[in-house]
Amino acid sequence: MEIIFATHNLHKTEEVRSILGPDYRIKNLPELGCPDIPETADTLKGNALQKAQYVADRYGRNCFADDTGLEIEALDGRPGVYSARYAGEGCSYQDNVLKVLKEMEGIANRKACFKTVIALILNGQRYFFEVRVDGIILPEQRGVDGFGYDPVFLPDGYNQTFAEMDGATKNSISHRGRAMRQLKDFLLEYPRP
Ligand code: ITT
Repeated sequence: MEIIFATHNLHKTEEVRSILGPDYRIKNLPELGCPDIPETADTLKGNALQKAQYVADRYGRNCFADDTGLEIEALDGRPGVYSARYAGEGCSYQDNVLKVLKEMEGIANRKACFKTVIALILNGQRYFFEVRVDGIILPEQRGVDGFGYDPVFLPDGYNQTFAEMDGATKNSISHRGRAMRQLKDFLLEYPRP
């Protein structure tokens, strides 16, 4: 089955390909020739739907989109839906991580969570899959794998950050990994023509 993943993020594309396996041909937005899609909603669900709906409307294709945010309790849920550009327009992953580390200096409550919402549009119908993973923000970065905020996020019950884990281990417990497995189970149950 071929399905569009409405993302420009190559790290996310790689994770999703590895989770769904070879039975699914995943095409991302650069491969579709689709320009950047505006994300103007103020919720993860709203942004995920905005990306998926854009592809469904313009290209008439079955597709899904994932919107993910890191919510830090002591920062009132920031960066949250603004996780991508937390340190400003055009910022790097490293800029965002350094901003979070600075804001968290001297703060004892380190609780945080990653939330992923996937919006799937299949034959014109909308479906949503949501997962949250709890953990803490470390005072310094650890590990070089993964992307985004992975080097500072230590998931509860583990002693490696997402950036210290290999990809398969991260996918087995992460927000995106679990949400994508829900999507995969759904597709497996979905009646084929
Ligand atoms: P698309 O909208 O094109 O899919 P994006 O990078 O903007 O790509 P999101 O809006 O979903 O993706 O994610 C917002 C930011 O959250 C992202 O830029 C990363 O900094 C961070 N992020 C997302 N998933 C992550 C993960 O698994 N580990 C660490 N950080 C992540």
